[in-house]
Amino acid sequence: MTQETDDTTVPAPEEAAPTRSGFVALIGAPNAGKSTLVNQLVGTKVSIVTHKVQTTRALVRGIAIRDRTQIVFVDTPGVFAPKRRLDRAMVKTAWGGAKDADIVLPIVDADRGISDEVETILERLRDVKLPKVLLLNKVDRMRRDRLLGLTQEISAKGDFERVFMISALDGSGCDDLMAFLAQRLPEGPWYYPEDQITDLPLRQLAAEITREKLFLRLHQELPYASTVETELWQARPDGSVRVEQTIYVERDSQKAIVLGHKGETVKAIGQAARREISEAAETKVHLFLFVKVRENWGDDPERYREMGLDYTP
Ligand SMILES: Nc1nc2c(ncn2[C@@H]2O[C@H](COP(=O)(O)OP(=O)(O)OP(=O)(O)O)[C@@H](O)[C@H]2O)c(=O)[nH]1
Ligand SMILES: [Mg+2]
Repeated sequence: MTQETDDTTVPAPEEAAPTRSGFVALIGAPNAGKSTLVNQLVGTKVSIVTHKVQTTRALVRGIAIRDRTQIVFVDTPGVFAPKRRLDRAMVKTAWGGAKDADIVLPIVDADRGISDEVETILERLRDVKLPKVLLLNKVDRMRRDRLLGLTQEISAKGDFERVFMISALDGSGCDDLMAFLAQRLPEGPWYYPEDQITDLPLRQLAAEITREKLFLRLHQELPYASTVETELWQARPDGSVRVEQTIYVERDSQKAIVLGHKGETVKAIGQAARREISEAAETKVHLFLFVKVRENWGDDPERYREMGLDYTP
């Protein structure tokens, strides 16, 4: 008897809470912590991170599930005043990503405060008629009193539904943000299979990993004068993969720096990249790096296609 009563209280599957889903795009100045946050919320590294500006060049989607909601985070390149064709494509892509989303998350490095770059972004955001949730990031570096002053000042600069103070690095405030987004996104079916964490193919993720190591090891203009492409991804009978990648630079002098004395620099880049690509691929990886001079790769439509950027003639 008791058993029967219990049964009637269990909802049939079709009566269970509906699923929700949607795209949540980050937008912010270079170095604000967008990629760090996407990785933190997804729980795995899907987007590369360095201390240098302009690390991310194209859209990277990282997928998280909270309760019955699938949240697709869209990492974007930082927004800055573009000079080169590549810069323009990056900034255009960033705004495109934001405008296609269900919710936009402007993210500000709270420790740096309201810079000119931030002012410009917040101004342009006023024309974006989507729900906006402001994120003040890097609060682990700040004193509470300074943060409260900044929050008041910046909240007045836009129509934000909510403001969250977070640290993408240590995760503080991130759980509240996830809970908010999970109930704020619209009802609807999930966009991706339950176990998918990014839409970036492995060979592209592998190219990004190598580019991260290059960014970390090279200085001045060199990171910005280079790009990485995976040319070959070949499974071998023993289950390992052979991966061949090309690092494009603009000049012979840059090639010499990437190679380093007796090839030491490219070797170190390769070792660091191989370790991480292996982890991502969950198998042993044999990585071969080639450095090529391609003077105008920054004006070559083929390179843009590989990066996932629009080429504007
Ligand atoms: N202390 C601290 N550092 C952070 C935090 N979030 C990001 N960082 C650091 O800020 C730097 C830039 O982080 P990224 O995630 O690459 O920033 P981004 O906004 O994606 O930068 P771009 O791709 O260049 O636009 C890295 O050195 C991060 O470790 C944070 O919450 N606290
Ligand atoms: Mg980034």
